Parts: sequence; structure tokens; C-alpha cells
Amino acid sequence: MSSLKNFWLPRRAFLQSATAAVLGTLGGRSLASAREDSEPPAAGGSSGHAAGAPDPGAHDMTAGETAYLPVQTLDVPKLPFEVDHGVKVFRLVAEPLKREFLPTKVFDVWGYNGSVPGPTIEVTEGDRVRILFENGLPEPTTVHWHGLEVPIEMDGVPAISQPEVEPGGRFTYEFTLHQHGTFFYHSHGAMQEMLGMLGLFIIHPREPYRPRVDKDFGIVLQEWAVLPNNTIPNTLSMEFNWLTFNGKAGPAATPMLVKLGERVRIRIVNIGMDHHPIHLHGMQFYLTGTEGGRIPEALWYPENTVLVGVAQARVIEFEAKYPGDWMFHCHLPHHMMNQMVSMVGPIAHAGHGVRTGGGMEEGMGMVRQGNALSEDLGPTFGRGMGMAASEKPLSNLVGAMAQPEPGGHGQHAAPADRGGRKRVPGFPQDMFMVMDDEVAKPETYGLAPGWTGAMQGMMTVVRVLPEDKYEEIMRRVREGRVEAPRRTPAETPRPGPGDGHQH
Ligand SMILES: [Cu+2]
Repeated sequence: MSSLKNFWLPRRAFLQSATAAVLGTLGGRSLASAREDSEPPAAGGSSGHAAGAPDPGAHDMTAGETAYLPVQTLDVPKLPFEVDHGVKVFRLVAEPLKREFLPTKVFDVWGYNGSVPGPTIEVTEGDRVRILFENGLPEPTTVHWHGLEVPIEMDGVPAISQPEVEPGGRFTYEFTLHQHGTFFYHSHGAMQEMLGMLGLFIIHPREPYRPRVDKDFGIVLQEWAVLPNNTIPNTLSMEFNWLTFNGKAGPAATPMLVKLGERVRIRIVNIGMDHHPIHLHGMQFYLTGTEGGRIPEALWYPENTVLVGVAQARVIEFEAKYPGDWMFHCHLPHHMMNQMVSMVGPIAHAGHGVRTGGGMEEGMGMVRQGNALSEDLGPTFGRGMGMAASEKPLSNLVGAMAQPEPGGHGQHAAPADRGGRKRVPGFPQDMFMVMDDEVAKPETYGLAPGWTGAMQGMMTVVRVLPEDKYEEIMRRVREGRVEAPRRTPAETPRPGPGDGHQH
């Protein structure tokens, strides 16, 4: 995979990218000074950083480059480019790959250049771009430039506007960008989209938007249907149990770091099956852009939840007025969960695995016999209650596993504990799984112990930090430092991958 990822990347472009990354990390300029009028990396941004550190673009400008504050697409790299006679040349490879949504949860997905979502293309209004595309998939594909006004030959719809790109085949897309805003690219195959094939395409305006922002983030929303013990998303399913920001499920998504008083922009795009009401705690924001570009300021309106519909982009801006680690998340309850499986009905897991009365294939929609909406099979899709299923419903752990708690607390105990809380219909519901150490990275330094328990699915935090704390964390980000495990000697280490740290 990694060989395919870079095999035809010219050495010069690679070196430029590496240099930009080093300069971005070690440059003398304060990260805080990177405003919207600062300059882009010479090679189109660093190629990302394993720890998901911000990409401040803190280095000197190449003469003639248009100025912009680079967007930070945390956990997703930028797509590097080189300039050929004034044309920005990108190399984009569609390929199967593995993505770790959460520590130990690695899935087989399809994306571009080793990443899901695909690497971010970041350019400027007026640029001419050439995208040298190669298909590393085992089936045909094309690339559509969502929302871009390009010649029909460049629209990336198989048969309609171009021949399909066969496995191993190539196609050159080239066009001039006369728009600016938050766009994206994706396969025009519906099922390929649902296997992960999209990426951000950010076009900065020639003149920075006003008021200028100090931080600019980009987030791709995706949903996936993967049963336990499976690694391949079922693109047919309508029921999703993994929800990701930039290919990471909470709490693995890298927090957004902001200094108190800064102005922040967040661009959110969605091209899945569901809509996502994205909510920010603590501070109101204004809707300042859509997939059609910038909204005139007179039409901005305040919100604290923005609905990002399918095939839409929503851009919000706010003043980071209040210090704190503020939740930023989809508010659909099922989208605030990880690896959700039914707790009621034939699919229930009373310690017996996943599905009774059906196999994994039926469980995720590959029905070989019978009707997908029948009483037998419907509950596996979240349809119906399975009242007449061929095996008796195994409701939440009530019944076989329900035993009085040893050493019960008597009449002063909380009602849920009287006679064993496992006898309470509906129990259990919410679970609080703490995995602070497993997802620790410099950006998580100083978060409240146990913070990860409150964080699943499409959830992350905007950390609005006082200057001293901000500078300390940014220093850790630059140094790639991970805080020491927080557990006390008395604590039992939780099972996790290796030492539980990402480097
Ligand atoms: Cu959602």
C-alpha cells in the first residue's frame, strides 16, 4: 500500500513536501501568528503528521505564491503538488487500504493515497490544476469534483463524461478554478463513496475572507456499517454503527487547538447516507459558507447546531471567547456511539456473540434466503422487534444473566441496585469506556481524566486554551510528546494495543 502511495511521486515534490513539514514544525514563527494572511507551504502543505499536529504553514513564502492560512485537516494529510509551467500538478491514487477508526479497530476501506478520507487538495482561486489520477482499485472508477464548475470532459462521471478508468489505468484531469470555498472530490460510484472514497478540495479566495480567522479546520463526516468481528463496511446497509470525523471515531479524533480570543473557522462536509446535526458547546457560531462558497455577511445567522446534509458543505465561524474543552459533535444519538449493535431482539448479545438465528452475512444485509424485512431478519437491520423470530428475543441482559448483586446494599441503595441492576428492563444503555492512554497524543494533554468515556462516534473537542496552556501544548505538538500514562500503581492496566500510545 505504501509503495503504491508514493511510487510515482517525483523526488522533488517529495523533498519539498518534507521540507515544508520540517519548516512547519520547527519554523521560528509563532504558531499563533499564523493568520489568514500567512503563506502556504511551497509544496502545498505538509504530507500530514502521524500525531495529527496542526499544520500551521509557519515558514517563509515562495515568491509569487498567493497568501492564505492553510486549513488544518486533522488526521488527514494534504496532497502535495509540484508546479509545471504554472500548473499545480497533483498525483491522486485510488486504492484499498486499512484505516484505524479507534485503537485496535482497523477496517478495510477504499480511499486515496493511503488515506480515508482522501488527502486534502488545497489551492487558490484562479489556479490551474492538473490531477494525474491512477486507479489502484480492483474495479473501474472515476473522480468527480463536487461543486466545481469544470468542462464536461473533466466532470468525472463514468460513461457520461469520460470512459471508466480501468484497474491500473490512468486519467488526467485538468481545469482552472474560478470559484472559492469548501468543495470535495469523490468517486461517482455510490458504493465506492460508501467505502470511503472522498476528500476535501479547499479553494482559498484570492483575497482572504474578512473578518480574518486565526484557525481554519476541515472535517469530513463519514458513516460505516461494520458488525463486530468484521472489517469490511457493508455499503448496502442503512444502519450505521461507526461514525467518523476525518476517518477517526471519538475519542481518537485529534482535538482542535485554539487560543483564547482567536477567530475560528470549521468547514464540514458530508457525502454519506445520513444527515448530521453538528453541535458546538459553549459558543454560538455563524453560518458563513455552504458548498456553494462564501455567504455574504449580511446573510449570516447565529446557530449552535448546523445540519450538514448529504452532498453539502457547511462552514461556521466563531470567536473563541470562553476557555474550556468544548464538545463538537453530531447530535444524532446513534452517531454518538461506537460499534453499536442491537441490545434488543434476535441480534442481542447476551454473551453469545452477535446474532442468533442468522449468520454474519444475513446480519449485514447479504440475505441469501428469506426477506430482509421479515420478523426473522428485520431486527438485524433495526427494522421490527423480532417478536416472531425463529429464536426467542434475547433482550438486554435481563433474565439468564440477571443475578442479585453479591452483598446487596439493602433498602438505602439506589433503586437500580436493589435486587441487581441487571434486572432493570433496558439495562444496560450508555456505557462509559475510558481509553485515555490508548488515544493519548500531544493534543490531548491536560484533558480531564476519563475524558474519553464521554466521547464516541462523531465527537471531538475544540480546546479553547489560555495563552500559557496553549503554548505549552503547541510545544508538545511540535516535539511530538505524549504525556506519561496517568494510571496509579493500584490501577489495573486496561487491555490495549502495545503500550497504548500513538507516536
Ligand atoms: Cu450524525
